[in-house]
Amino acid sequence: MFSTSVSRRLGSALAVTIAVALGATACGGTTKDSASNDGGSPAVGKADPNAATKKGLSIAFLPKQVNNPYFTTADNGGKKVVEGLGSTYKEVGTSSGTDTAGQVSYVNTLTQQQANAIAVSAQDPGALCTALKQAMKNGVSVVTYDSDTNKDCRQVFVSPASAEDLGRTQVQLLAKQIGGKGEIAILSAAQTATNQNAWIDFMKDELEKPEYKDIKLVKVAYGDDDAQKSFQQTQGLLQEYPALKGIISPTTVGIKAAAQYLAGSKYKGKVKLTGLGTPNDMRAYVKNGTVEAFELWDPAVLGGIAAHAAVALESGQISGAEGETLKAGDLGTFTLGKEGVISPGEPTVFDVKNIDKFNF
Ligand code: RAM
Repeated sequence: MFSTSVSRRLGSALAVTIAVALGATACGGTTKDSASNDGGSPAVGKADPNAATKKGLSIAFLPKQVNNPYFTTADNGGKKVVEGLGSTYKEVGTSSGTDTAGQVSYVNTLTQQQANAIAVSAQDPGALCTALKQAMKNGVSVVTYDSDTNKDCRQVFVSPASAEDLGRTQVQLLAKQIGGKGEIAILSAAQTATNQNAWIDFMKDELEKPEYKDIKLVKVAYGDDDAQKSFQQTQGLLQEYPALKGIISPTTVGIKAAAQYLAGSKYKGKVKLTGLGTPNDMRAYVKNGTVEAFELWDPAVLGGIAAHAAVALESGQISGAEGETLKAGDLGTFTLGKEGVISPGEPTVFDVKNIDKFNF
């Protein structure tokens, strides 16, 4: 259980700046060598941490949604690491955050193209499973980052921070902003999103505590990581619940759209909004008094660790078993937890005092 207080986080916010290589994405097309996976990554538990890092691999990133600034930053963090390790990077994906059929077809195509490894943020936990299992059977290493699939449909999951920490701290942030009292709502992404759903479960659990007895969660709405739908859902929440005191939006697309709605309404500064956003998206709303504080991790670090995990799996340095060590260069050294989950650390809380230190 995490007891770190939000105020302590505020004081200890770290400016982790990762130089992100922006630019055109390279195309893969590398042919798999016969020694790789099945030949590829080793059977779970059969890793050699001292194995040499393979070069010339083709590593593909498949985010939940392309053209989402959060994933642009995350995937560019992955690109930098992949290229720095002497392999080839490419990014493919759908522009909608709810196109699970599209994600499945990208996985199938990457398998046919004999990509060495796929790093994927799943729109839906179950929908990708068959395709990912097929990929692994064909020797493709599979890492999830940001949003997981089921544990037997990938080898490693790089979680942005612990799901419990993320869920509880968003409630703590909002409770403080509304003075511990009133109706609140959640504006999420897709109804199937593994990451948002895991965080929402911990939000609900946190709200069970006696200190939140005067706070009532009235609705969980879904904006599907679509700006227009998220804007309309925010408007709808205020119409349906005129006494609403606050909104938690655990999605960078949702929180930005909700801030945009609130900023242009009579609710600006009165209805509190927190959740997960990028400092660049939210800066204007923090400065104009629409939003007090929200949080996030550095997406480039998340993508970078996912890239290291993909290369380490292909190199046989890790297999996805609990207790193994992932050496992620400048990004640190991580121990794989239960079910192959890596959780890099705590999110950073952004407010008017520190937001200008961040550029992502
Ligand atoms: C959106 C996506 C992503 C989530 C962030 C916080 O960009 O839903 O999965 O991690 O928000």
